[in-house]
Amino acid sequence: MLQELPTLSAAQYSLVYNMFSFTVATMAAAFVFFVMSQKNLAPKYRISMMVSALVVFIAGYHYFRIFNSWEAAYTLNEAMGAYEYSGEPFNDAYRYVDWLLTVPLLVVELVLVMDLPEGRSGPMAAKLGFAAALMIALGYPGEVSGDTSLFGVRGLWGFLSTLPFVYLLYVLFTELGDVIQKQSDEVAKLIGNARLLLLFTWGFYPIVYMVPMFIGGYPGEAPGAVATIQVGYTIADICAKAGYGVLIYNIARAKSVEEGFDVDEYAEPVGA
Ligand SMILES: *C/C=C(C)/C=C/C=C(C)/C=C/C1=C(C)CCCC1(C)C
Repeated sequence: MLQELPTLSAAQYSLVYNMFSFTVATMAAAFVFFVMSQKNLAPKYRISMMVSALVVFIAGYHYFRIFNSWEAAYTLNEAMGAYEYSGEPFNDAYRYVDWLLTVPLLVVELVLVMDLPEGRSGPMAAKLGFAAALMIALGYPGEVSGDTSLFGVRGLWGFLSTLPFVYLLYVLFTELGDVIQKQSDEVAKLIGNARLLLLFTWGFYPIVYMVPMFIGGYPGEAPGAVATIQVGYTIADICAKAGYGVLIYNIARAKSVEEGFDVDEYAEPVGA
């Protein structure tokens, strides 16, 4: 969405600015880690690291664009010591485009690393990926509506978006629960942790989405809501993409060891 923005205090503006900058760096670092760490894994688990690398690459690119858009959307009013809307719109659609691509990939990562019985991975990844994309697509009209009411446009699309979200969690905790039981204790614990991280970080997004329903109007007059939404989504993205990718790596590594792959073989320095 191309959205008009309220005047922010220097502290609010800088907080968002610094968070965007930090996120670009985090996503780039995570990308390098996921690419480099693949060689430590049995070949069949490398694909899940490849998907993790894609997710943080896509997110890093979008954060770079969001960061630039934020910078252009504000100018410093030195007399006021505050940042005013420059007239150049802040493009928040980058965020939803990013989610539309990365959220299905995040569920695919988990399905791949679980290594489901023959023939189950494809359909499972497809149905969860579809639900994830539907969730984001349904949230978008509410996010950009400019409406802030619980029983209005924002609330309605938010509710519709919650339906595929609940379905996704249901499948993760029921059908995929059975698959977890069949893994070794260590792997079951690691997968359980990744699933919990997913539950808590993903659960954070609808809460942030509801912020404008509780702190004043948006976009016009609520600087607090603007800064809170941007910082909230940013923290959630770092945990749900980079942090989650590291947990997926740990699962893949534990499974590689169990399956007899020498995970350190390639990690030795040349000539050692
Ligand atoms: C990397 C980005 C991630 C993991 C984004 C996840 C986003 C969600 C789980 C969003 C969910 C929403 C609802 C369940 C209802 C309100 C609208 C959304 C799109 C914020």
